[in-house]
Amino acid sequence: MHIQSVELRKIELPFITPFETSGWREVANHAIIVRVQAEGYEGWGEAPVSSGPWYNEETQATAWVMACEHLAPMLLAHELTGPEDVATLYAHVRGNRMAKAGFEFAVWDLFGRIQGQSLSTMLGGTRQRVEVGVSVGVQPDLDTLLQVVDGYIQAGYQRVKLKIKPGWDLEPTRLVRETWPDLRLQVDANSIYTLADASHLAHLDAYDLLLIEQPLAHDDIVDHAKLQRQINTPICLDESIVSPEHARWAVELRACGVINIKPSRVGGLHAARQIHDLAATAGMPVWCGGMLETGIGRAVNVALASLPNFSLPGDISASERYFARDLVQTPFRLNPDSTLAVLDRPGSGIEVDIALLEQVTREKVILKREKEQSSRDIHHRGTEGIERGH
Ligand code: OSB
Ligand code: MG
Repeated sequence: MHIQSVELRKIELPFITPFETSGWREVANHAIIVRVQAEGYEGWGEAPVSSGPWYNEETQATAWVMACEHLAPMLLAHELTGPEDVATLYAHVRGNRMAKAGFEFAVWDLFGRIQGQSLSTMLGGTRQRVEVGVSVGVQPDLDTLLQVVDGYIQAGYQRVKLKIKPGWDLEPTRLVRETWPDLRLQVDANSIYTLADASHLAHLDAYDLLLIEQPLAHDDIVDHAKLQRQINTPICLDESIVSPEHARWAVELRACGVINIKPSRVGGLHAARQIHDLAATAGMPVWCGGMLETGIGRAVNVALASLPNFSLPGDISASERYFARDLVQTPFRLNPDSTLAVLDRPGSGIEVDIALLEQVTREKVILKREKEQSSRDIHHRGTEGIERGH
């Protein structure tokens, strides 16, 4: 099969409340939305990059260049026999995994819609609902933190993750643990500490945490292995695991007890499933992380989390936790048992809210396959009616 056209959009969809980590603040989703068409069907994907290179090296601007100049033309020029071919096609493009993942997700969705199979079924999912939690950003003060956590618990979330940083770690964690002794609680440092903080981090052992996520450098595995020997709480790697090889290295070095799998971080669902399988073999639990995605990316995370070794709740919250209005016709809703339903419609199962998508699109490009070459039409928002063709 040949993809006939690729539509790319830079979007800006504001969050209900800004999201603050140990090192940066997000006020809106700045993803790139990918739409592919073939055989009268379409597929959608989200590359959940942000405005700056704070989580990883990618930004909306770098992913846009990669997508327009390399990834879309490569996809249009090659015959595909299935979604697995995308990983092979992009294997010799270094890095830029979120940009690649946006295309890979769209192709999985496309094949699912053509074959009438849900993404969960295609991936080997075994659940109809997935357990989820909520990730709570750094708050201005402890009172606000308690209010925010209480709000999420009232909404039905049974697992909470606190973002921590120096000066906002032991005290918030202690307070939340004291207030809710039975809550499933974990923390995420987004790479702010060093090995010199080991004895400080060991104080977190007192709070019965499920895990401590990515305490050390974004590209480190070795020091995490050293740290894990000095603390009892399982370390969970996020940023450091960008491929199945990195997962294998972390397992072999005993750098962590748990892996957070974000399919976008590792270049797509093919790599995500390999990490899932490798961790299952090693007896290491995994869970599905999030990148504050719109419903388009959320559907992919939910489908992935339906695989059997996803044994801890995911950072896959309901649409209303992020957006006043999500980009999909049916927003994701939290069930009273702190789960989200796995969609069992063809492909990712979502229907895009095109009217809203148009409103939040900042730039749009359509690349078409025309025999052996592709052409592009560019539409810049704010210059209505102007179309440039190359
Ligand atoms: O480190 O897990 C992270 C959001 C953006 C970037 C990195 C992270 C996060 C989250 C939020 O923790 C997860 C979500 O609700 O999507
Ligand atoms: Mg994280």
